[in-house]
Amino acid sequence: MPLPRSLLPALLLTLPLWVGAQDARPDTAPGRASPPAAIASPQVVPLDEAARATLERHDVVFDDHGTTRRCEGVSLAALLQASGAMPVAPLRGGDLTRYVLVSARDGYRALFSLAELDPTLGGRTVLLADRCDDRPLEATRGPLRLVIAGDTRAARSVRQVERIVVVAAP
Ligand SMILES: Nc1nc2c(c(=O)[nH]1)N[C@H]1C(S)=C(S)[C@@H](COP(=O)(O)O)O[C@H]1N2
Ligand SMILES: [Mo]
Repeated sequence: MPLPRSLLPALLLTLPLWVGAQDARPDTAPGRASPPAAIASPQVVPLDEAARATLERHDVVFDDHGTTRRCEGVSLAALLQASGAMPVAPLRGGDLTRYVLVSARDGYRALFSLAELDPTLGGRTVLLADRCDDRPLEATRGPLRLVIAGDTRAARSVRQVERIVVVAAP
């Protein structure tokens, strides 16, 4: 049955409400990726040999107080993705409020937003390295350390990495 012509202007007036309702859909709506509520926090990321063995290895050259070093290891983003702590798809919604906290044996800590590791957002190359200059890391610096391509200072290049967790901001 056709709508009475007199109703048409009234229906058109409600159009912005419909569009607004679509925009306001929460991230947890069915079909949306990675509903934040479903993600455990903190999420511990395995760092052992088995967790790293299958990942592609990369090189990063960085300046260590005036000395150029070449370190090798796996990408932090790939490690997080392999453990399920970071979605493989471009991040959105609640994932933009999650961060990676890296702690060392000596208590040193640094964090990275998940977004800065996403190639479609920050695109930062952070490596979890186990070798530098063709040698395993010395016991005092390793066995694992971070190396961040593009950081002008090595302050976030946490040595003696002991624990990596992904945390949802409160
Ligand atoms: N565990 C740990 N990692 C750390 C630090 C630290 O004190 N403890 N210092 C940071 C700082 S400030 C710098 S400049 C670099 C120095 O790295 P290097 O000792 O390999 O040159 O390590 C970073 N990583
Ligand atoms: Mo430093």
